[in-house]
Amino acid sequence: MRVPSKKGFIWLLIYSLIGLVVVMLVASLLHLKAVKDEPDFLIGISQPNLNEPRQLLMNNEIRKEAEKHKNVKLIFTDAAENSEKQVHDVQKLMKYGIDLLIISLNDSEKLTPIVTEVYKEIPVIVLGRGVTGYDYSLFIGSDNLSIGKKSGKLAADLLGGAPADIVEIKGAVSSRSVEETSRGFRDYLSNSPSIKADKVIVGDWQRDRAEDELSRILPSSPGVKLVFAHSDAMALGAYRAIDALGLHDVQIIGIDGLDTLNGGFDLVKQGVLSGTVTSPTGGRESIQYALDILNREKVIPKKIILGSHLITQKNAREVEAASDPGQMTSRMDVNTRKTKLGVAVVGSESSWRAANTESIKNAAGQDLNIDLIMQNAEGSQDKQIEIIRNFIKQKVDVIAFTPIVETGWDNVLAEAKAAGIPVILTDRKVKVEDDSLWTTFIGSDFVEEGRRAARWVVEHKPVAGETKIVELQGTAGSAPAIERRQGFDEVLSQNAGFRVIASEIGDFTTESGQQLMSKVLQQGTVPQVVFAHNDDMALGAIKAIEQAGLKPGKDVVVISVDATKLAFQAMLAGKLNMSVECNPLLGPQIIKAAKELATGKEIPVNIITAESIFSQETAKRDVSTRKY
Ligand code: GYE
Repeated sequence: MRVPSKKGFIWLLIYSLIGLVVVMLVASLLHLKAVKDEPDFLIGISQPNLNEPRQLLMNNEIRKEAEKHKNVKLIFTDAAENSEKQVHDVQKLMKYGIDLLIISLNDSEKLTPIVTEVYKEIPVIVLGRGVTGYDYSLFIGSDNLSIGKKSGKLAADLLGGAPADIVEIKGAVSSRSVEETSRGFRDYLSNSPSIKADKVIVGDWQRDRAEDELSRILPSSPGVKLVFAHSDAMALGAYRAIDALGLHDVQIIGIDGLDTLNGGFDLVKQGVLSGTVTSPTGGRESIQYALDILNREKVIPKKIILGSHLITQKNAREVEAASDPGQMTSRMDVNTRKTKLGVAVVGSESSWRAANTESIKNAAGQDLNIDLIMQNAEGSQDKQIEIIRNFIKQKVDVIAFTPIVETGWDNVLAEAKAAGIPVILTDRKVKVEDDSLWTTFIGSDFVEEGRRAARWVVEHKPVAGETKIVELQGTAGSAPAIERRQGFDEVLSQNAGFRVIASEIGDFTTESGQQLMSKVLQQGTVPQVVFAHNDDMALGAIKAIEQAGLKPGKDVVVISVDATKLAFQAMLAGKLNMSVECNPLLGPQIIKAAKELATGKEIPVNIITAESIFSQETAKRDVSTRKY
């Protein structure tokens, strides 16, 4: 082979260098294009004020989470406790062209209209204090009723049954979250007749106002032995008032439990507070879900309710150690071995159940880190308890189950807790003495489903006179049956001209719907409306109506809940008039939660799915896209 001349070698080198420069240029242009293609998101954060430690920490958590994403830009506003100003802040943010709004409301009622307006144009995440209605993308907050109950338990434990007066320092005069907290507190204390909580003052979430108000009433209230403040900032104000008055036998408890200087966690460790109940700000989660929404990823829940825990002088140190990343010994490294998930399926009563079970199987099957053990209780609570006990024996990492009814689970869930196995409630809740027996609930807001059914009936009143309604209830004692009935009755009671003439108990099966409806019709009563707690019972009722020679959907309006394919087919046939959506496709969220729990990560206590309603008109449009 000829060796190239010196001149030829130089030309070869020049061509190679040119080629290298061209390749590098193309690569950097592609990279720039890729980065350019990754959309920049501008997120507006509207705060009610920035003098509450909670709001400051919320902003810090938002910043810290957002910093992980180069394409996220933030704009913060501070309404200085003024609702009108917060409305203007939001309007200003919209003028800046934000892609998503995160808002913590100064006043739910006053801010709901602007949130509804903005939600028509861009996604909205409401943080903390809720809006009225459902005009938002996602609500992230705490369960105020549960926090109130935990505070009541803390107060009763600290007072040890001795007769005592309590002063309650509320955050605001009229706010739904404040009233829920206070109701939970008083519900719990109703078991302690020696404790009186008649004295209530309002601190407007501010330390100084709480201090001033308490200083005003304490000198004339010698029986006060404990102060319960709805925030740790106000609890610190209470401490300053008590200290200035030289009182030494008054204990103070708060809410928030923020691990910041003079935050509740710190004040408990210092001995200033006797205890507090944590109420996470949701700042970190708001950015995580904001990006899911903006990137149009997976199913976005409608509500995320974050867990709350008691912090006392007894457990503060161990809680601190457990939350220290250096100390955190995750229960397992999810990447080294599979998460063993035990699922106790409630039964096979409906097409909804079949879709729900399939969703869990599919989600587990698509995840290499999940080892699924699924067993079917076929509608028996005893069988379900037996299956759960077997999972405990098999030392699964996580248990997930749909409690067929709300009660009767205390013992078996206590056994799971004693075995250190977290429990996920899927689509139905339980009623137990100790809510720490289960870790999270993933499912729907059944009360709202019942309200939606009733609102539709009110809006489509079939006759001018009194509208007679027959209700076909789901399984007796089950959360969906109890809560759908509750929501339905709540809305009907606000509207004249409607009467439930019969409310029969079924079991979510087609057979029970048909039997119950036949029984009502054989008694000679023809209602104008039938409200069935699920599609399967509605389809049974439709059969009974036809057997009686009547036209379902015309002579008798039929509505239900679930919005399964069968319901869509019945609506297209004109036999079913409307179905309220209840999404069974919970598999992905259940698997995600199980894996996070297996690593010891804290996850929201409630994850509520987003839902709507489907009528005969929208059924035609949406039937082809239905996934269940
Ligand atoms: O509505 C019904 C199923 O628990 C939400 O149970 C679920 C209910 C659903 O059998 O179809």
